[in-house]
Amino acid sequence: MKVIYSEKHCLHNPPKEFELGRFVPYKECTGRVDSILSSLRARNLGEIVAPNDYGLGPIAAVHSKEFIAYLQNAYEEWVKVGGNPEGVFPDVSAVRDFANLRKWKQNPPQRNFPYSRDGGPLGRPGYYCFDMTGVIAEGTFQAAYEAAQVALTGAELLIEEKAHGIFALCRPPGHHAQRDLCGGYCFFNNAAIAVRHLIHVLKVGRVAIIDIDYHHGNGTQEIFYENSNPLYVSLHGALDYPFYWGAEDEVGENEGAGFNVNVPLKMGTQDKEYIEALQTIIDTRVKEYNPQIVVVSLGVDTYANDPIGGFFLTTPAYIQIGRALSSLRCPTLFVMEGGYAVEEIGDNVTNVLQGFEN
Ligand code: Q9C
Ligand code: ZN
Repeated sequence: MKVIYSEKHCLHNPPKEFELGRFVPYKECTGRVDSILSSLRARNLGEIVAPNDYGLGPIAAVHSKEFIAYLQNAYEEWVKVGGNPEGVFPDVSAVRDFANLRKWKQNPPQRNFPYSRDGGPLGRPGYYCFDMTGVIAEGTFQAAYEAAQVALTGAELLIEEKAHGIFALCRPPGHHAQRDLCGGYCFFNNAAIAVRHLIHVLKVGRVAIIDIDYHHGNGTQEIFYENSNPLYVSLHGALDYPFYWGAEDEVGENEGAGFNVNVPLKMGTQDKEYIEALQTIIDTRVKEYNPQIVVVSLGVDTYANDPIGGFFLTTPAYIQIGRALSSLRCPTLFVMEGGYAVEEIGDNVTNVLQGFEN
């Protein structure tokens, strides 16, 4: 399986995140990718190629221009107002009403909000970020831009080469990033950008996203909430981070009604239950949708020793997860998301990809 990878992910390397009121080492670290690359190489998974550059256009098709401009300028602006040079940490929150945001957008107040009222240099961090892990450091914009190009290149090669599987080794990850919000270690939504490109530029009829990261992909859900293409399916830890999204009754709206499928699983879920839940949703909702392309948001923070995930999957289970995904017999783009057990992340990811191939 071909792997798309850029060393520019290293440009994003914030030293710290804020967790439970303490600064702790940033868990979405560059070492995650070293671990993945060394497993891929050790098992000879496939050729590792650099991404092409598709520019900002496909990113701007998913994210607002104000948000993109914010990410581009945030670090410099932050340092200029005296912010910590280690990275941007909002010290205010815009308290956007997430549950009602969609309705609010349909019927906005009669003023030029939010764009002229996003709070300026000190308010913007709280307006465009929903937590304390979306830390914008010096090279974050470049790295996030590059991660989106990695995903786009994967989408292009999947079609062009009529491949069965492609692995886009994205870092930073993307599935928590909404149209105009970063957070959860995510800045640009790599999977959503690739999916939009597949549908609107490469003219794929139906795409299904299967999000197997431990956390609910609030960003991907939000971006496609009113669309019937793609289908979005997420298996995730119930009632865990990102807390305000991921319930079963979030099914999509308008044209998208019925095309957002949340499968929350209880904390402590183990191999057998997890694989059954995955195979069941594949055999029902995904097969009924009959996708022409599948995009997998591949997180392995479902692993037992993951420092933040609440499931107990073992390393061999990831082979079975790969097999379950291959049972669709559909060309599949794997987009890297979370997984923070740095030692084992490489073997877990490679197991999914090898399970898929065999
Ligand atoms: N104590 C992804 O997996 N912190 N993002 C959770 C845990 C944020 C995860 C707090 C987790 C973000 C892509
Ligand atoms: Zn995650």
